[in-house]
Amino acid sequence: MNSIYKRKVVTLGQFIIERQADFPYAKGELSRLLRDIGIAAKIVNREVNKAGLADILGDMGSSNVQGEEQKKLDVFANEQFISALSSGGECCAVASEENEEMVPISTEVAKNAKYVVCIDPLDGSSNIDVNVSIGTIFSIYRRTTLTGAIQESDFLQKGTEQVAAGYIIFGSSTMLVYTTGKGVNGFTLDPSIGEFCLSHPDMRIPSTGKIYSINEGNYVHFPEGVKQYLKYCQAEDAATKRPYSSRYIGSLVADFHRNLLKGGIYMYPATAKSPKGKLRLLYECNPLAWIIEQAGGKASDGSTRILELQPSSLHQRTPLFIGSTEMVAQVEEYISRFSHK
Ligand code: AHM
Ligand code: MG
Repeated sequence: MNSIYKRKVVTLGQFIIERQADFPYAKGELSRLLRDIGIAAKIVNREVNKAGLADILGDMGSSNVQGEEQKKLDVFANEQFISALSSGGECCAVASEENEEMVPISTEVAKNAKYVVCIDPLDGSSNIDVNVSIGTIFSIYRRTTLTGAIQESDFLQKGTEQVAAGYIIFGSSTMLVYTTGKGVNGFTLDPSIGEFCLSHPDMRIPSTGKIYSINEGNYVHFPEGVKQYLKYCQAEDAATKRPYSSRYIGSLVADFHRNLLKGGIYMYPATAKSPKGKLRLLYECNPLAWIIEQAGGKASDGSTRILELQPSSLHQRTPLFIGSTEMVAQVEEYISRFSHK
């Protein structure tokens, strides 16, 4: 028989159901939540793919030819994800990059829901209008208050408390990558059948790599340790295969995904302009930090493990150094060595 007939295609839905056994006390809510995110991802993917054709790239609030209000893609994505999370009854509130305050889900089914979701519905905003890869990042926690109205404190948990985290990359193909703490698995959307299919089982990041990703335009504002580490990356040394390559898309998910597959480091340090860094702890850094750790890598704010940071507000920022373990450890070492000079 031709080998093509022997190959088993595993869809995201099948995989989630099979893995439900990993959580013996779970009642399937987390699985349903992940499935809902997968469905919303397909709807957002449809719009992302026709972004150049449809009138959805205009400024929010302007009208298209039919007189309908136009929506920017990030606003559209936010609505899709919140709507998908509202309908299932497993999620009681969402914290989104697009909303200043948390969004409680007021439907009857969500009343007793035990999960909260943090989401960046469409990250890489500067790339949306110019046909460059963008992504969605999400993170799921158990709510900590067991009854009554949902509180902001339900979201302000350390990254170590995540129960699931993932991202969707809208690139040359669309992929959904997620972890529930038992490794990292990647699914590629097959547009012909409309299903995410397991394409990257048990993803592992190499312990070191040859790629560094940083916005070097901000060089003058970087801390001295980061400047020195960049000099190290650019210096010639055959034994460590330097100089490394610089690759920076400006879409965190895309830069992260490439480095996860090939080995490398992504850095967004504190700068004079953004003394706390630019990226958000709850829905950008924590989910990716957990994924990278589950894939054998490391994520740090320059000295502290990202997952150990105690959040104090929904949109809190943090510097981020994430990727291959040896590279992240080395930049930490440079930062510590030059921190008092
Ligand atoms: P956004 O949430 O406004 O899209 O900002 C996050 C993005 C990341 O995807 C990306 O890595 C970074 O900001 C790029 O920032 P910069 O243009 O300062 O290099
Ligand atoms: Mg973002």
